[in-house]
Amino acid sequence: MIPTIPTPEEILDKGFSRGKKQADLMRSQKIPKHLKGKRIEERRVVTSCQVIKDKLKSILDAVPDIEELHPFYQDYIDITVGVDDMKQSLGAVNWAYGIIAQLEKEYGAKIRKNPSENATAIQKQAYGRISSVIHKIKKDLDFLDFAKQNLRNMPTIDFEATTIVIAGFPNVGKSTLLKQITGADPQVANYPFTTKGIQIGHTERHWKHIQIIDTPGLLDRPVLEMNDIEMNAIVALEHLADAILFIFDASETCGFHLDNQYNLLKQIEKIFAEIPVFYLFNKMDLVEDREYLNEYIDNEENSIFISAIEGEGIDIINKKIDTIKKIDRTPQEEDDDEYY
Ligand SMILES: Nc1nc2c(ncn2[C@@H]2O[C@H](COP(=O)(O)OP(=O)(O)OP(=O)(O)O)[C@@H](O)[C@H]2O)c(=O)[nH]1
Ligand SMILES: [Mg+2]
Repeated sequence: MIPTIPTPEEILDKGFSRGKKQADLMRSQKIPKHLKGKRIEERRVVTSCQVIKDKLKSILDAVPDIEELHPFYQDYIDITVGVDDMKQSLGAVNWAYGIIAQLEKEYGAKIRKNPSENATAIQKQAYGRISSVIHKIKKDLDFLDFAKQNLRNMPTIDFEATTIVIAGFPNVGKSTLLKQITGADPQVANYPFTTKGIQIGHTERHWKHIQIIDTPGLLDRPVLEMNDIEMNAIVALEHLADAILFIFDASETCGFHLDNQYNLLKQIEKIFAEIPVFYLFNKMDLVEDREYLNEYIDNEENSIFISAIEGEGIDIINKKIDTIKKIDRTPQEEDDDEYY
């Protein structure tokens, strides 16, 4: 999404060395003596400016217009590197492009108008100004390079697909379930505040494309302890989820008491108030007496007993998946004002 970002030195080296090459080529040409010096230096300055402009333009062309992106990606970029900083840096590159274009014209003309004896001095002046402009955007180029590193492994989201988010405490069997439903090779992508990244798997149900996202370490902290940015990372998922599969470890072998798991579930239900949540009681192969699970079941219909590892209950989950409706998130006309 972001191309390789050169340093100011790399941009200037490239520009100046191509300028020198072109100037050297002119030297061997037959040009009246009184014009030769000017021609050489004009070529040098114009070539350098063009090469530098090309470099800057290739950066601007390769980075997509942030406002055109899906809200999920806008949020993702904002959480990861900051949308405002990104826009500012691109603005600075654009500014530099404009100034270099101006210098190209200005100094080309100046060299042509003056006698050849002055050409070298004017060219030096031009180079001084060009390098000062390019050095001025150093911190912006640095930022874009930082953004490139951090946005390198963004999740690839299919926004047309029905999307299911798997949530629950660590070690409850989220990844095992993802594999059971979607097969062996989920995409592993970076996600802010997750150490392991998120995993995305795909499956087809009656020709309907289903995308399932496993979110390790993102939703397993008390919401009250989260800072704003961390919350936003979760809210970004809200742009995507059409349903949530909340996984309990019914055996508690993950090390978390069911009461704690239930508290997390309640927090998640609060954040994603509009999104249906299915309760999956996992590791039932280790559970002898189901009786004590009753107090964690709020809705029989949406509660499923499974063993992800043995594939028990997966068919029931799939049937539930068939009932999930894609939530329409196309932006509505904002005419709310009229009602208040
Ligand atoms: N007995 C039993 N073990 C299971 C079951 N499902 C998962 N496990 C085991 O539980 C452990 C954790 O499973 P994972 O699928 O990695 O759990 P996770 O929720 O993805 O864990 P994190 O990614 O660390 O949050 C592994 O050792 C699994 O083999 C199950 O149904 N029964
Ligand atoms: Mg996992």
